[in-house]
Parts: sequence; C-alpha cells; structure tokens
Amino acid sequence: MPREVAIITVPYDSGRKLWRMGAGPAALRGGVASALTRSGHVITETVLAPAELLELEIAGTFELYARLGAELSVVRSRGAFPVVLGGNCGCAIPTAGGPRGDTRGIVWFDAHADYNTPETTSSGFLDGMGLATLTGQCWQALAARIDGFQPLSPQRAALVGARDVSEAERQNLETAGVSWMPPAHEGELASTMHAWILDRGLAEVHVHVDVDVFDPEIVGRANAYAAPNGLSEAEVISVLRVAAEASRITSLSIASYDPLQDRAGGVLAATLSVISEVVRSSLDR
Ligand SMILES: [Mn+2]
Repeated sequence: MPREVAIITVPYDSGRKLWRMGAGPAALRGGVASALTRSGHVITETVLAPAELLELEIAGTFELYARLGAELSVVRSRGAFPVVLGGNCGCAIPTAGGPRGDTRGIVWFDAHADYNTPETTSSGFLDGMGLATLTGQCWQALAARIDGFQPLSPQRAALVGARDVSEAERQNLETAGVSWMPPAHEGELASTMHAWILDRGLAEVHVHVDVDVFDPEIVGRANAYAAPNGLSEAEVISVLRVAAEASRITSLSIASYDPLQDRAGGVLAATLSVISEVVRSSLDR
C-alpha cells in the first residue's frame, strides 16, 4: 500500500482569507495534487476554511493554527505524510512543534529570519515572528492553544537562505542559538546541512519553505517581501536531498506564495519541484 500524502491548504494571510499570500495555497493546490498523483502517490486534500475566526487580531490567527494542529493529529493518526500549503509561515508552528523529544529538528528556508519578537518588530507583522514563536521566544500562551504544542529547541533549528535579516533579529538568533545558513557558494549549503544534522543527531526533521527563499532574478518574485540574492531551485533541492539522507523528513510546510507577484510562474514551477522532491525522497526510500 503506498503511503498517503495529506495535502492541507490554509488559505489565509494575517487572518484574512484569500488575501495576498492567502491566495497562494489555492494557486498551488491543483499542481501539487496532479504532480503527486502522476508520480504514483495516493493523496487526500483538506481545505481549512472555518466559517468564522475570532476577530481578535492575533487570537484569530492562533485559532487557525490550533485548527490546523487538530487536523494534523487526524492526518498523522492515519499514518499520512502531511504537506501543508499555507498563506503564512506560522503554519509551521503546529506542524513542527510538538512533544517529540530531542531528536527532531527543523530546516526552515526563508529570505527572512522570522525571528522578531513583539519587542523588536517594527512592521508589526505577526508572521515576522513565526520561527521565534515555534522556538519558544514569544507568544507562548497563545501557542499553547495548539493541542500538544511544545516549542522546539532553537539549537535544533536551521535557517537556510536568509539574507534580509534585521540587526535585532541577528541578535535574537545568536542569543537563542539558531543556526543561520545564509546563501553561500554552490554546494556549500548542502555540506553545512549535512554536518549540522549529524552534529545534532537529528532522527527527524520538519521542512518549512517560505518560497521567497528563491532568488527573484533566477526563479521569480514570490511575494511583496522578496529580497535579492536568494537560492536557485537546484540549491534548495540539494539541501533537501542531504536532509532526507542524513535524517528523515516527516512533514513539509510551504508558505508565502503570492500568485500576483509571480508574473512568469517561475516560483510556482520551482515550488512544485521542491514538493515533489521532498515527497519522493521521504516516502520512496
Ligand atoms: Mn519570508
């Protein structure tokens, strides 16, 4: 029996349905489903679109993550491999955080660090605190609404491809002990990743891809926050192959795709390749 791949779409950006990057999951969904079906995988699809969310600003977004957490429990109890397509990176919070001891890590691809806290953010964008929340640096009372959530140790988090990082975030990353791997020479990221996984003895990793990790010139513009000098599709895939070989990828989340910014569809194509690669290397081994 081939293992089920459960595609869960969360079509929100900042609590607003289908707005901006909230339109990304719907734009990706069909392509993901057909690519995985073509490669012989059994898929199921769930769209997380509650009739109403709490209208209390931040609480509404955490309510959405709590609902995603509940859906993930159902999917995992069936033994399925979760692929979450979300508008915001915060979708990785319920996907990666949980009571899994100290052999589980996260590989987080992003142009940004998402490592502000309420004290350092100047944009006020909640999603600029996503990785910080996941690793226990802020919003912990709200994150506790997610059933089974436990913060992941920052020492078991790798931030790959980030280059638009504020001074406050640099300090936060360093103090917490997150491993920041900025864009580097061809092949360097893959070998750094290999050593990082072995050093920590990680048996499992969650992979999160904010699609603005891709280079806007080579691949395309993923969203309004796109930053120059990013990674190519081949570089992202080479790091993922290493992660799948040195550890075991147990789930995948994809976020921040704004179809209106990706004029030529390059980011869409690269994202589909990345998803196919993760599923192939995780399930067909
Ligand atoms: Mn980003």
